[in-house]
Parts: sequence; structure tokens; C-alpha cells
Amino acid sequence: MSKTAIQSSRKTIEQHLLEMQAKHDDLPQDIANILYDISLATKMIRNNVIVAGFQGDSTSDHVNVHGESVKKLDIFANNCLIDILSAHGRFSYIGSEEEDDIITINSSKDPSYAIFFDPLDGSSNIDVNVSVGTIFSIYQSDSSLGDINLQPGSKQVAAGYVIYGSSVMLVYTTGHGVFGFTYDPNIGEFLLSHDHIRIPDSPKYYSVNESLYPHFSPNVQAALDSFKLSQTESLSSRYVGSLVADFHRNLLKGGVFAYPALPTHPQGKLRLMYEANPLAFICEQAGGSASNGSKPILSILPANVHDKTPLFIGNTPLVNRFK
Ligand code: AHM
Ligand code: MG
Repeated sequence: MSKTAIQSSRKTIEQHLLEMQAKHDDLPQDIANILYDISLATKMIRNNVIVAGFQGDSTSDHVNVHGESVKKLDIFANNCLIDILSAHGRFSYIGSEEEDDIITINSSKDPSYAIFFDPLDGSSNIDVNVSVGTIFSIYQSDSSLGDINLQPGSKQVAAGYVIYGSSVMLVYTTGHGVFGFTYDPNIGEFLLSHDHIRIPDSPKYYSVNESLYPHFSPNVQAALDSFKLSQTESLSSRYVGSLVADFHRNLLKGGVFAYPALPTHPQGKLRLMYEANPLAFICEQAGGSASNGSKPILSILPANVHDKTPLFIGNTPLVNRFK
């Protein structure tokens, strides 16, 4: 199966989550509530993203733990998610690309959860009005792991992203398929628009920062060369430099995204807990795969919340070309 059904009836994310809970015994109420809270936070982020052009200088004085300069909207999105998600005591741990350390919260709930997010992915694109996104990843917290509470991506119980583009979409999985919702600003609701997303069998695109080609390993160069030379695949190149946007395009149209290792960055640029793991879970649920070039992304055991990883993600035959 390779076609995603485009939904014409109007079903809110809340109605959809109720239906999913009725169908799947292993989908707890807490996870449905968390997804609903995330949709609420991202509506608030979206309200700021769409007026970013009015807000003057987008840069803040802050440099994050990765040494990157932080935008005012990065800070807003981060605070917004932390405020909303810490309100109901469902989380014991919150990890964010914009926080130096994992935030630990005393939760009386059992089970409680750990969430990791990139509050505003691709934020260097804000000034030029190119799509940005929010990416999130949820685990059941495991008290035996102590305060660090880092687990491999295969343990995720839910993951998703919101893309703030020409329309705003929320895409998520809880391991029961991938679902996409389009935000209708007239009624302030996310409505189911993409039911059971499957990555198409015939890929159309490859996405990589080609300016880095001379620094890639011979294997990666050979894979990219094979895309250009192939008579049969006829892949086009597409790259905007917002992972969410590049991944979303390839998920819906078929393709592969690559951010390989570099001599100066042996683990590449992208973050395992906030970017690679959630998108890998979604991609596998949609019929594709994700690898670091030698093993599946979801099998990597993180040592640090800010760990980075090379990332090859999309249609399995194309991902395998990078091995
Ligand atoms: P960010 O999370 O700080 O915005 O950085 C990650 C972004 C990704 O969205 C994108 O894939 C990548 O950086 C682009 O990097 P480059 O400019 O090196 O191609
Ligand atoms: Mg990012």
C-alpha cells in the first residue's frame, strides 16, 4: 500500500484520539491528553510564527548548549511547551534542545512520562519565511534509570511534529500508524486530513546539503552519485534546511533525507533525542526506515540528552544505499 487517504470529513484531533483509544487498549488516556496539550501549545506557537515578520530583529542574546545563537521565537516556543506540559504532573522529565539539562519534576503519577523536544526546528529560516517546526518524542519514564532517564528510540510511546508552513500540520504516531491533521484557523482546531500516512513506494526526492559534499565519506558520496546517475529512479534534489519541512515532503512524496557525519562533526549536526528518534519512529510506522549509516536510529542507546547522530531517513532502499 503506498497511497495516503486524504480525509474529507471533519474530525478533530480530540475525536480522533477518542476513537483510537477505543480501538487500542494500549493507548492510555494520559498519552491522548499529552497529544492534546501539545496541539494546544503549538497553536500558541503558530500564532507567534505567523507574525514573526512584524517582530523586528529575531535574534536573542542567548547562545544554547550546542553553541548556536537562539532566536526569540525559539525561547517563546520552548517556554510555551514547558509551561503547558508541566501543568498536569504527567511528566517526570522534560528535555529540550534549548535547555542545558533535563528538567526533573516530582510527579505522583504512575506511570509518568519523559518528553524530549526541539521547540522550533529550522529557526534560522524564520527571517526568510520558510517553514519551521516543533518535534517531540515521548517515553514512559523508568525510575530505575535515575535522573538521566535516557532510553533508545525503540522505547518511544509517541512521537510527532508540527510544521508551520503554508498551512500548519500536526503529524503523530503512537505505534498504530501515522496520522496528519491540518489546522483550521477559522475554528481553531486541528482536523484529520491525512489518515494512515504511508511513504509512497516510488520515491521522488533526495534531500541533503550538497555544499558539504566534498567533506562527506566516500560511501556517502557514492550514494549521492548513484541518485544523480540513475536512469531509472529520476530523483530530484530538494533541500530547504528545516528538517521538519524536508522530512515532511519526503514522507508524503517519497524520498530520502541525509545529514551525514563530517570531519569537523563526526556525529553530524542533528540531535538524536529531539530530531532523529521521533522522525525515525514516524518513518518506520509509515513503512520507511532510518539509520545512522551502520545501525537503525531507534536502536541507539543515548549517553547524553544532547547527543548527535548522522541521519539517513526515508524509503528503505534509498536509506540502505548509505550503509
Ligand atoms: P535547529 O534545530 O537549530 O534549527 O538546527 C537543525 C537544522 C535542521 O532543521 C536542518 O535539517 C539542519 O539544521 C540544516 O543544517 P545545514 O544548514 O547545515 O544544512
Ligand atoms: Mg532542529
